[in-house]
Order: sequence, then C-alpha cells, then structure tokens
Amino acid sequence: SPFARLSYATRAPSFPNPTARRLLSLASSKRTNLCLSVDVTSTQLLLDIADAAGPYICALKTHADIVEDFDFETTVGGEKGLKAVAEKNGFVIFEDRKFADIGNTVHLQYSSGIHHISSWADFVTAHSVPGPGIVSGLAKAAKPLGRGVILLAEMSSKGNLCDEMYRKKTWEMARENRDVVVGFIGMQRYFESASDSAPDSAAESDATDFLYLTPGVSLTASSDGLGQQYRTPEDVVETSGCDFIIVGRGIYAGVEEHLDGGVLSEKGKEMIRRRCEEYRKRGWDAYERRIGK
Ligand code: 6AU
Repeated sequence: SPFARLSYATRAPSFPNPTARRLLSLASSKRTNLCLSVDVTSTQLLLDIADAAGPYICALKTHADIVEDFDFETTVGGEKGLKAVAEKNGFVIFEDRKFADIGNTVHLQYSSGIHHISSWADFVTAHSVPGPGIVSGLAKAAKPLGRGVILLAEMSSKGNLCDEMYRKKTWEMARENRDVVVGFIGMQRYFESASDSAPDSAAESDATDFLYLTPGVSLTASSDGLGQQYRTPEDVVETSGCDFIIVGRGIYAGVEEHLDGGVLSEKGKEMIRRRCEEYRKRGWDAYERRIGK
C-alpha cells in the first residue's frame, strides 16, 4: 500500500476535507495516533477524563447518547465544555453516532434533536448500509462547516456482517464523496484504488488515500464477553496498516474507583495519563516502524 508508508504530515495535503488535514497535522505535531473513546455516563467524568488525556491524544470519541446529563455545557457551553478542552489541548472531537438511516432523517438527527451534533463534533460515524443518500444527508450540514464523516467499513465485533463485498462498496461510496468522507472504521487497510481487490495490490495511479481508524484495541484484554474483540496497537498499525488506534476501556477501566463526589481525583487523572502515554507510545512506535523511520 503506497499510503501506509507515508508520514501523516506528507499525506495531509492530499485530503480535500479540512478536518482530515487537521487530524493528520495534530497527530504529526503531537506524535500520537491515539483516539480515546470515552463511554461514560456523566458530563463531569467525560470532561475530567478529556482534560487529563488531552496532551496524549489526537482525537476523542464520544457517544453523546450515553451521557445522562448531556446538555450544552457538555460540549459547546462554557470554558470547561468538551469543545474548549479540545481547543486547549489540540484534539478533534468525534461523535460515534453510527447513523444508519435515509438521508433526510440522518440530516435531522445530525443537526437537531437534543444533541445538535453538527454544532460540536468534527467527525461523525455512519453505516454505509442505507446507500449513498446517507452521505448526502450528512453532507448537507457537514460540508458548510468543513466537518467529516467516517464510514463503518467493518466492525470489531464477533460475527459482524461486513464481508469483503460490503467493504468494497463502502470504499466506493467514500471515493465518490471524498470531500466529506475522510475514511473508515475498519480492521485493516483494504483498497487503495477502484481496481483493487486486495490491500497490497494498489495501482498507484488512481490510488485514493483514506484514514483508517480502528477500535478493539487493548493491551490487557482479548475480549469483553459481549462480542468485542481486541488486538494490540502493533497488530493494528504495523501489520494491518491502520492509522489511528481507538482505545476505550483499556484506558479508563477502573476509573470509578477514583471518583470523589463524582469528580475524578488527582490519582485517577494520573492513572488516565499513565495509560494514555502507554498506548500513545505503542501506537506511535508502531507507526514509525511502518513508515520506516
Ligand atoms: O475500547 P472499548 O472496547 O472500550 O471501546 C471501543 C469503542 C466503543 C465502540 O462503540 C466503538 O469503539 N467501536 C466502533 C466505532 C468506533 O465505531 C466500531 C466497532 O466496530 N467496534 C467498536 O468497538 O465506543
């Protein structure tokens, strides 16, 4: 694959989407390909974890619908909202909404409702199963703001239905909408050009670069008892050629033991920082080996 061997900084200018360029540039300057996934139920804990992790990550992934007290203060409101924490630390916000409906409905889900996702999330995830209308629906709100969509080409969970044909059609959908689709949730770098069927047979002439973001990463667990399957950062970045590791419980598991009246204690923040640095280093070293640095 031609792109797996290039640095983030080298690849950035070829992306038409400004937020994709920003993510690559942040990864390069902060020396991190770690995206922290924070599936917690309170705004306070989400923001405490984001604040502790900020220096170590290039992206933070949310599930807004998990947060019980979600409101404007969680994201765009005030100096402590996620948006402000992201600007202070330099990371992009990525709402893992996994849209999966017709264009008109996803447009409304993206821009309205109680979450107003398009007003604060740099990226959102979407399933490709409805066909290209889902991208057009999201693009209506995303494009004027320069925001990006990440399509799920495959899932990390056991028994997922995303076979090679599905992945290829997802890739083609992305290729047609590269100004808004920046890349994929995927387990490996699949195709580089329309004529490809295998990841390593790219015809460099019509090759198209996309970002590959990969969940299901842990240094300690191999599964979670609910279908999740874990791999190491080396497997994801070096062997499979993906660009960003998405890590959730590998980093924040046990955090509830460090809560003091709902607030994350200094010891808890230290735990988050230590684990972030561990994953950051593993992911970054794997990337440097991949690009031959
Ligand atoms: O590290 P974990 O297992 O605690 O969390 C993994 C996170 C969760 C999932 O919703 C998400 O990654 N995820 C996704 C995404 C990012 O879209 C796709 C997938 O196939 N598997 C997966 O775990 O927030």
